Amino acid sequence: MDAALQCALLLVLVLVPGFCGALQPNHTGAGVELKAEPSQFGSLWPLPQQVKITAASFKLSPVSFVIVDGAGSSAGPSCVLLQNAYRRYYEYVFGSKRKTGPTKNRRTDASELTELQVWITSADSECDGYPSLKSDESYELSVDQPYAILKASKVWGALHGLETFSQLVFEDKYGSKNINLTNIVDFPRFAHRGILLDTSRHFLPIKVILDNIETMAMNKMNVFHWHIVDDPSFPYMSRNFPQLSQKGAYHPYTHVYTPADVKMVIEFARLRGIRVIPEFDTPGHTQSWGKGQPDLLTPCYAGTKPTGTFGPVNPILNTTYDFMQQFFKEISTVFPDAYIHLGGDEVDFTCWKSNPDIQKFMADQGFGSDYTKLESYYIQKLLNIVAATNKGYMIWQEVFDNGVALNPDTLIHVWKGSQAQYQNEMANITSSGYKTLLSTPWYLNRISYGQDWQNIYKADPQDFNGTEAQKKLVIGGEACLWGEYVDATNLSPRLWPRASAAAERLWSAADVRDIGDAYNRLHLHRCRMVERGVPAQPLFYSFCPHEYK
Ligand code: CP6
Repeated sequence: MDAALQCALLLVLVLVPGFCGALQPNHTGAGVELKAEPSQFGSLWPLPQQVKITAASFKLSPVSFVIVDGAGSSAGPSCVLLQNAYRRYYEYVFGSKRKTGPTKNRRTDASELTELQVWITSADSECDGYPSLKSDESYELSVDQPYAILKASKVWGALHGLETFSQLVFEDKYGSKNINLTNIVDFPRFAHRGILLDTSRHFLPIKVILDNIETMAMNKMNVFHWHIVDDPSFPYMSRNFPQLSQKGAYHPYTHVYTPADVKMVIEFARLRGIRVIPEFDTPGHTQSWGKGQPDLLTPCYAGTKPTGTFGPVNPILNTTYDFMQQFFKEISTVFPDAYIHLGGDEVDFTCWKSNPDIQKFMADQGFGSDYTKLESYYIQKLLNIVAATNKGYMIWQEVFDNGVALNPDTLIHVWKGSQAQYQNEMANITSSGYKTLLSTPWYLNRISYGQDWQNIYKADPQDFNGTEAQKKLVIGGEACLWGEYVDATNLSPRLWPRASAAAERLWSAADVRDIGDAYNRLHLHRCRMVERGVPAQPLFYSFCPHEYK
């Protein structure tokens, strides 16, 4: 009998979820041979910090089971964030329609679990606030009789605890829902666990963005880095400068994000404990800005004549800084997060070099022929403008490499180089006392044949030569999905479950590194995402428990 048939029979007869998907002959050349056992941790992903799952189990009935506020919780029925989350997770546990039936005088099984109580223990639940880099995301979950209890200091931890609770529920061979007696203490290893989406190379409909935020919550990720504009298009509709999207978007009203769209994204994310950090990348990557904002970009020259093409933002005009000041003042009110990403990557000096006015400015300033000095001059002025709006900033690593003076709370985003190079970069940044986050190993726009999730999983942002104090300056990382080859048709499967591998590295304890156990849990986590309607690609050949329903 062949292995797949044996496996299918086994599943039908005794139902060992996770077993079959975990059969792992090594045919890919990539990755290692993996164990063929279900994980002791079921389908939990990312793995919580402390987990005790016992053999005792309870039944969950869609008719009687409720998620309710604990009697002493500081967040009550008026906390819309929690009430929405209760409904969402009820639906993820039981399917989308609330089952009706007699709730009173119903014979309840002795081993039935009828209630999950959610207790917010701190006086300020933060229900109506925004999550931040400093948010307390911890929670404790006890699944036991007579009811399960989820305790969290703030709503942010409660959201993660609800996700964990939903991941503990499994279906038995009769199709009923069960949960084991379980104790979990959990908190994230890193505070910044992000996904970058690029809406300039291809316009992403709002629905795609919201769906992705929903999937981020399933993976306990908490930052949506919105690389909203870039060279090819400018879909952000500005109140103060409407011509930017009128001229710079792919289409002036179908391919734009209106103020109402942006609000919707921010609120949808907030309700899931997710921050929205916009990136307005300058002075490079700004071709689309030039269409609606004449004189913003540098005119390029061939000899003494302008060519009619443009380069990076023109750093030598006062009008540039007047514009930036007004523009970022608007951005600072539209986006509530304490940080704005200011880009600063990949500035091409060719056009600056060709322009006689810039050449003169360079000479006047004594910059010689070092164009990184001109780049730093621009960025320095921009950082001062943004700092005056009371926002913190993130920047790509080049800005640090060029020696620009930065606020001490600047977040430096590492994206370049080989493993040795990015480790060296993280060591340099942290020895200068700056906070940093890592993306280099998590460029998920790059694809290759085989189980590349394993390399994503193995990378660790604290894996560099440095002191304990340096390691503490690492705030986390982001998985990036640049948009050159990605639009609404292929975004989700390219990102998930590969971004899930980064999500576990950023959430779980540093010593959670067993690739075989990870495979077994991630396979089932991916099946769960598919069941929840997320087109997530498979890890390898396999099938999901739900295919046999
Ligand atoms: N756009 C911007 C990009 C990239 C960066 N910045 C990028 C570079 C290399 C790869 C993918 C994307 N498309 N603005 C680098 C931060 Cl492989």
